[in-house]
Amino acid sequence: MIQLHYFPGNASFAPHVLLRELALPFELIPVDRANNAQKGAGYLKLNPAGRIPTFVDGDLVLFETAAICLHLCDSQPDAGLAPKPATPERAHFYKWLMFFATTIQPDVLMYYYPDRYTTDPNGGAAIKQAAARRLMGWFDIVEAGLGDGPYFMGDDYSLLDIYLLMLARWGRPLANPPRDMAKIGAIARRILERPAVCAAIDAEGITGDFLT
Ligand SMILES: N[C@@H](CCC(=O)N[C@@H](CS)C(=O)NCC(=O)O)C(=O)O
Repeated sequence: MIQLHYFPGNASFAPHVLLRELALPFELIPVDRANNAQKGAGYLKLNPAGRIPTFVDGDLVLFETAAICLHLCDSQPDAGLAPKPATPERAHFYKWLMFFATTIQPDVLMYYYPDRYTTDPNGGAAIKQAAARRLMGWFDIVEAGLGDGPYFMGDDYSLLDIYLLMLARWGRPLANPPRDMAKIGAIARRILERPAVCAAIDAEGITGDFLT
């Protein structure tokens, strides 16, 4: 059975929701972050980057959230959670997924773990502040790139909606949080009503408003 190594609200959230949307049998394996288990020898054998999530399906062991999500979408093409390959829609889908994973996510890490990005013991605050400013700019770009919905890709619900919801949660402490942007906020609230999303939130033990 598929195993997903997760921590509540971490990057494991997107593949977790996807597994539920695809109705695949899976087991959630909690990572003991309090004891830094993601940097322990056993975990590093699966995921040498020491990050969450890790996906295991028999001999297939994957790290990197976007890769795990793409693999899941591709394994169930009839579910339609990604546009058909070699179409303009798929090209835009790749563009936004890569923007999320390689532009927004690194700045999220810089925002939450600024001390990792400097050797100056007093440098963290400035790094966090600059990351916050960049993040608000990136979310502005996403907001400006969205059409009339109801979903990220227009009429079709996709992985991008799930990923955006996760990013919107991570962006909740920002001065201009994504939940307050008209289009991002509307998509996030719509996605929060989906049974698979509610079930993932419950299973991860996340309480309170997901976006505040
Ligand atoms: N690029 C990685 C980043 C994953 C990541 O940063 N995960 C965070 C949680 S959201 C993590 O593992 N933090 C714990 C740590 O870095 O020790 C991915 O998308 O899978």
